[in-house]
Amino acid sequence: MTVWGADAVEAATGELRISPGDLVTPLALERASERGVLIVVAGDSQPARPPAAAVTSLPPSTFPLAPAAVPPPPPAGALYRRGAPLPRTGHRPGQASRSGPGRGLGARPGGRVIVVGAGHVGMITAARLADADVFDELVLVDVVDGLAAGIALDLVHTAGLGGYQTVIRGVTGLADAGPADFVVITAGRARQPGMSRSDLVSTNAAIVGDVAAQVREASPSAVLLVVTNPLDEMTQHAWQMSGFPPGRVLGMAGVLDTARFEALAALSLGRSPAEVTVIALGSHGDEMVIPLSQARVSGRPLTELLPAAIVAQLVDRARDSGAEVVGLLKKGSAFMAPGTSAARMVLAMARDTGEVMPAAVLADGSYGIKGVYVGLPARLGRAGVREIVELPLTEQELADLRRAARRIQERLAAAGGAP
Ligand code: LAC
Repeated sequence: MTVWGADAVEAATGELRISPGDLVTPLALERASERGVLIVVAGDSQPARPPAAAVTSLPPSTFPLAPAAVPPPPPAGALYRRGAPLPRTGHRPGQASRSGPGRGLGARPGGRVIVVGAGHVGMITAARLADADVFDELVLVDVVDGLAAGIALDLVHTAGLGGYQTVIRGVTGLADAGPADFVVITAGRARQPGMSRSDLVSTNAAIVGDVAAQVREASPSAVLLVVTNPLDEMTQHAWQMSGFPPGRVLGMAGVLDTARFEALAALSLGRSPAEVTVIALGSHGDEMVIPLSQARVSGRPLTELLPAAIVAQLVDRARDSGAEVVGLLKKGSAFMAPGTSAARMVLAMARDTGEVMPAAVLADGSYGIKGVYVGLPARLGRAGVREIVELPLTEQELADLRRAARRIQERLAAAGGAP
């Protein structure tokens, strides 16, 4: 099953052929109607537009494991309603040397990725990105003298073991890193036992704001992925401080929260996490929303397989997983799953897979939310957020999502707009 987005419609001439059971996003339908593109379901004798009710649900196969079928690239000049820039063309620093042609999971897009913050999360993000061997260069940045360089050298030593060619460097400032295609911000203080993510707001806002302003100068074309907590507020702050279009600034939280729920549900079910499909939305914290209407286990509704009380416990435990790890570690917070999740998002974008992932994005009116960063399903591509995908949530799930957005807005306002 494939989800067809606006870019597929942009690239279509006359008609777009889809298979029975495929889904077409609302934005794609809108563009099809504007461009006069007929959406033809294979096997139908009459070309038809898919019924509106069938277009919004997210098929289990699009998140988080299987990449959606890679649609053709949009032609130059294609319209992007969400403000995402067009895919870049032409040579960029470090991009052409070993980059293979083509796109998708087999391609090696090359280019440079920067990870700011060489703490635990930055280190794991960097290690996963190195292992994937898709970038020409990976630069770790940390103000602590020797930290980024030391971890970079340690990673270089694993190149033969991991079989990757990515050049890895560690520096103390963004100015020494060179312009990048992707910048991941992990810098900031981590939670200690007893702290909520919001307790970090003023300390981390200063760090994230400074880094985002530097990225604006040093990497003006980059996509910025924020990992620092409190995630939703820090992503909005980074967007404001970077001056980038919103499609090029997003935050990592939903991929992590989803992975946690899926892992915990799989343990309860005695199944593989790969069989569980969920999408965690809302805030990265108390207002996390896990829409159970979307939860499937090998295609079957999760709620049919586990008693409601167990499902409720799983939701609570997934929401509190960060604190559970902090409590066990006693010093610092989780880094394996957060770093892996951040790398997963960067790789989806670098490979231009068009996968739909939960991400902190600037709400554009979808779900009745606008003007605030909150966790929503987003289709990711080389230029960042291609579009926000609307799922058919229940009234209660929608209400919970809107409440999450309101709470983030309130916290931003309490912190002075830009925290
Ligand atoms: C967590 C932190 C990284 O959820 O927010 O573990």
